[in-house]
Amino acid sequence: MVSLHSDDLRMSPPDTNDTTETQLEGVVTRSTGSWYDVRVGDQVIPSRARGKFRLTKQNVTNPVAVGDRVTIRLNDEDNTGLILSIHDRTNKLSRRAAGHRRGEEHVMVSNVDRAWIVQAVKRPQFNPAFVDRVLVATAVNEIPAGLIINKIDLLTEEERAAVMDVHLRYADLGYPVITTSATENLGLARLETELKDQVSVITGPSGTGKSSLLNAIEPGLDVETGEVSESTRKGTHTTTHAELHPLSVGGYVVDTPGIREFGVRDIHPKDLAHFFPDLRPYVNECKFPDCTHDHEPGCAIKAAVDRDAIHPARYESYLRILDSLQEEEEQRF
Ligand SMILES: Nc1nc2c(ncn2[C@@H]2O[C@H](COP(=O)(O)OP(=O)(O)OP(=O)(O)O)[C@@H](O)[C@H]2O)c(=O)[nH]1
Ligand SMILES: [Mg+2]
Ligand SMILES: [Zn+2]
Repeated sequence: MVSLHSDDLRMSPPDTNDTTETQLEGVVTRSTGSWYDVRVGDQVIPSRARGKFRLTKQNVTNPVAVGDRVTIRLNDEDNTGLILSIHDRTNKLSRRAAGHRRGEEHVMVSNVDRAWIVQAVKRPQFNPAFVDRVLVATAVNEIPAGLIINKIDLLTEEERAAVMDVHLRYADLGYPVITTSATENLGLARLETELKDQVSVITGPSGTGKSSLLNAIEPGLDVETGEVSESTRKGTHTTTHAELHPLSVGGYVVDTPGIREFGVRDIHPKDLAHFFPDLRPYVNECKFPDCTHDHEPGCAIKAAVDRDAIHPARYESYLRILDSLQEEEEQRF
C-alpha cells in the first residue's frame, strides 16, 4: 500500500471511490497500441498507460515498449492496471517509423541481451541491405547481434555457394551466424542454445520464418504463422504485434512483426562508418578528416573496397544508409 500523498500519485488521474491502492512491478510482454500486457509473476495484467507518456515523448510512436519494466497501479475491481512509470531502459532497438508517422522513432523492444536478424535463403529473397541496416541500429545501441539464415531446405546445389558467401561475410565480421530450417528441423539445437537464458529479439522481413522458428523450438507457444505469397514471394504480415514469450530452456524471446524496410535514424552521417566494424579501421586514414567516404579523393575506405579488403555489398549498404541520413538531416534544418 502506498500513501496517497506520494508525488507519483498526485500526478495521476483522480480516483473518487477507491481508498486503497496496490502498486506492482512488471514487464510489458505485449502492446496493441492502447492496451499493454504486463506480466507480474505468473499473472498477466491488461494495462493502460498514463496520458503523460504520450505528451512528453513527442517524437516516439510508442512511449511504452515491449520489454519495458514498469510500475503499475492495480485496479482491484476489474484487475486492470495503469502504468505509472517506466523504469530506466538498459537499451532499446529503434527504427524509423513508416507511414503517416514517418521519421519518428519506433521502439521495437527494450532491455534485450541480443538481437537476431532472420533472412530466408529465398521466398522472400535474401536482403543483405536489410541485414546491414539492422546491424547499424544494434551497434548504435550496443546490442550484440547475430544472423539467422532460414529455409536452407529450399536451397539447390547451385545456390549453396552464394549462401556460403553471405555466411562467411558476416561470420568474418564477428557476428554469430546460424543456418536453420524451421520446417525440416535443421540448426534448431544451436539456435536454442543461443537463446537459452537470454532475452532475445527476433526481427526480419515478413515471411522469413521468425514465428515458425519460435514454434519449432517451443511448440507450446503455438504462435500464428502465415503463407508467403506465390505471386510476390513476400510474406503476408502475419505477426502484428511484438510479443515477449518465455522459453522452457530459460530466457525470453520477442517475436516481432515483419518489417518492409528497416530505417536507421539518430546517427550523424559523419559517424556512420564507426558502426560498420569493417569500415571503422580506416576512418582515420582518409585525406580529409570530415570524409564521408562517398566522393572524396584520398578516401582510405574506397581504397580498401578497391583492393577487396571491404566487401562491395557492405560498402553499397553504407552509401545507401548515408544517403538516407543526409536526407533526414536536410529535412531537419
Ligand atoms: N521451406 C520452409 N518454409 C518455411 C521455413 N520457415 C518458415 N517457413 C514458411 O514460411 C512462411 C512464413 O512463416 P512465418 O513464420 O509466418 O514468417 P514470419 O517471419 O513470422 O512472418 P511475419 O509474421 O509476417 O513477419 C510459412 O508458410 C512457413 O511455413 C523453413 O525453414 N523452410
Ligand atoms: Mg511472424
Ligand atoms: Zn573516406
